[in-house]
Amino acid sequence: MKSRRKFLKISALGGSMLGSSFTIAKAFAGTADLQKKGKKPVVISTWNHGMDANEAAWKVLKAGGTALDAVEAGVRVTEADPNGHSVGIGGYPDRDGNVTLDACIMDHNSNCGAVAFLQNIKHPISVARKVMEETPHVMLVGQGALQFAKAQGFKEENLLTPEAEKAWKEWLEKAKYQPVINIENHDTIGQLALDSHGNLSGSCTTSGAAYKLHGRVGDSPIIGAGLFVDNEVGAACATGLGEAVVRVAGSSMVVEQMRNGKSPMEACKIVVERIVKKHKDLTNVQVGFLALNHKGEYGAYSVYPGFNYAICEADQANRMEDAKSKMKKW
Ligand code: SD4
Repeated sequence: MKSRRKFLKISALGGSMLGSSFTIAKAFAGTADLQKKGKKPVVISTWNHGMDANEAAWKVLKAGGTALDAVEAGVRVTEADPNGHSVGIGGYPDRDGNVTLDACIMDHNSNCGAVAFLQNIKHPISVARKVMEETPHVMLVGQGALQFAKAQGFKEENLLTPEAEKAWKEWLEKAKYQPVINIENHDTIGQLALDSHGNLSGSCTTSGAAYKLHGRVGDSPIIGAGLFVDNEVGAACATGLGEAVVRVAGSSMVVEQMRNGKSPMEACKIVVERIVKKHKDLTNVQVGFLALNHKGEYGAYSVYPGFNYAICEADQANRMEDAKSKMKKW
């Protein structure tokens, strides 16, 4: 069921991937100078929706822009897509029918900002950046985050699309209001970029687990769990069951493994293995990590098969790759 869903998603993407690759290939024309300087602009993102997010981020990187601007521009594309049910508008609601969003962003100077349990604002990633840049704080939540967003000029809008509302009502009938771990909704976008100046940044944004308890916050807006960046070492982000990621301080641990000399893929694998060890019952405990080091090398690893990610770098077309996994089948 799971692999079939992923397969269908990948197949359905075939046509649009062609379009994305074409545009990206055209974009490479401007990257020769960046490469000559010995830098390697690269951007990687979780899941298939990472293709379009990479394309937007690449436009910024190609023009010599910052990784920070790239990772904000990139995931805004995913947030604005009403057909994605795990990020921004169109996200599946909590069990009471509220779409509540979590996001965070971190730059090469270890500046960071986050919002959690934010409602009615389409671009939580941009609010997170404002928290980082306009306040002395790192995280704002709920009504406070909304109040801040409105004061910054963000407009309130209804994020519950008719399609998501229909799915929620069907769920209510079936699940009888019992919160469940929804393995079909682990499609958060995390994006990591290295710019032509040699600086790293990352972003992460999600509507979280579908039909969660009202007020539940996962790993995605928590710096160190859903995302972590250390410019001297590398960056990492997480997707999957947030509770499992938080339990091992996931993304910061991936970065620490890279600090200790592990490759991005090895670093992700070690932290995945830690999650596997800490859960006696691994049913539905899917987590994937994605990592990028300061040299522009990247890698990923997940608990179960099915996790994939999009890569865009100067010498190759925007493309998808499957992560290796600890368990060989679900
Ligand atoms: C969370 N990690 O809220 C998120 C869910 C998700 O890909 O979809 N991750 O737990």
